Amino acid sequence: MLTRIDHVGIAVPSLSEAIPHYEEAFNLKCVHQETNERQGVREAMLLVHAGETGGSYVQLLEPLREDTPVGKFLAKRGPGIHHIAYGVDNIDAALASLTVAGFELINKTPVHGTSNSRIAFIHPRALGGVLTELVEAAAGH
Ligand code: MC0
Repeated sequence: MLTRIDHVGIAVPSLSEAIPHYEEAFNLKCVHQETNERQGVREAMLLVHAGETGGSYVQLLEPLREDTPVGKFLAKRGPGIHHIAYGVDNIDAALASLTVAGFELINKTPVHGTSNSRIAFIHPRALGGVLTELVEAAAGH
């Protein structure tokens, strides 16, 4: 079902500080930035590896407001790993299979993710405290 680790999502208070920090530390390049109102974040994607089944990235997440998933996370736990995201070829099939297996989904159907990907979150309660995202990349990504 899983094709790659698509990204590791890291909660940060400030993208403008975190992007150059990561670029410098690992010689990475920020290849995309986007605001996702529904998810309450501004995000930056730093390419780690461009693989055959899609890229792998570090995703830096700055909350748009305090009352958002990343805003609440920062207030409670401080900066750090917020979620892990796995690539899938067919997110509808993956969600159907997880539903049959009884996993608690936050998104029962896919929603808009970075670069027009289709994404869905699985509740951290269902996976040992790890907020997990599935990503079906848009064609060409
Ligand atoms: C909260 N909890 C987490 C967590 N956030 N556990 C692990 N990892 C996280 N990131 C835990 C809390 O510690 C708490 O545990 C319980 O969940 C409830 O926390 P809460 O602060 O009351 O928060 P809720 O219940 O309002 O929401 C938690 C939930 C939410 C995971 C359902 O954050 C959510 O819907 N997340 C999915 C969307 C999201 O994260 N979007 C931002 C990234 P205890 O044990 O104290 O009960 S968007 C993104 O990444 C995009 C755009 C993309 O990739 O393209």
